[in-house]
Amino acid sequence: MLAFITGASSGIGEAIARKFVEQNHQVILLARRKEKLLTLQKELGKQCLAILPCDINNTKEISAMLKVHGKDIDILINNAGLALGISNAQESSLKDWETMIETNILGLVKLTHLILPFMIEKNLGHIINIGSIAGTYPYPGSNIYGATKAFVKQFSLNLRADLIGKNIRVSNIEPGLTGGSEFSLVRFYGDKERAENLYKNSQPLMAQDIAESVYWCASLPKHININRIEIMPTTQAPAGLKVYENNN
Ligand code: 8X3
Repeated sequence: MLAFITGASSGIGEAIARKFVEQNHQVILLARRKEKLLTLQKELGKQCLAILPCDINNTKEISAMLKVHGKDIDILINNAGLALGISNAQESSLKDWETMIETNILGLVKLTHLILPFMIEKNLGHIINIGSIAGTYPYPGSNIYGATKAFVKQFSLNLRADLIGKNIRVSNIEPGLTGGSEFSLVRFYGDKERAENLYKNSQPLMAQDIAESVYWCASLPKHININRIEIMPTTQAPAGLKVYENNN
């Protein structure tokens, strides 16, 4: 199998790349940080067919790569995404909201639209989106981040609805609290202490756990489509509704 993985220079994306290579498959990796990608490519060896050091919205670079490899891509793993800030909506920055929408929604949508025709042509493929539990469960400060992941979930289900009868699978993997990635560091604008504190007294999921789920979905017989997988560590739960007692 050849998997095209976005957000591949660290965290979940990197873990997915390692898992596919370890299982003797090939990968193409996209991420903005060229140095990190180069190091990973070197480590992965020949099974890493190409790297794309660019933004997920760089349609020009992606189209050029697709001219060469598009028809050989079996799996698109839409992993690139981010959360910025954890403030209430009324205190959030509009710029942060736009950045999340541009990456988590627009980037994912554009890439899917570019790659889908190649899969249709051979009537074979698998699109695996990395969603989040935040796309289902609201929590304070999740506002736009959660909303983008709700989009990803519904987009995944709607894609599969359009692809009914075709051998093109669509899965949405929805992790909860996940360590071993830069997710929280980015969310807290580089505040290392705050990011580390989040995982201090808990055992979160790790990037490798998510990579296992992704690989499991991809390696099932072709007639089986996993629509969604919602995963939480035992340290996290959908803990019910909260009533704020002093609303005067
Ligand atoms: C990230 C998971 O629990 O921080 O997608 O919202 S959580």
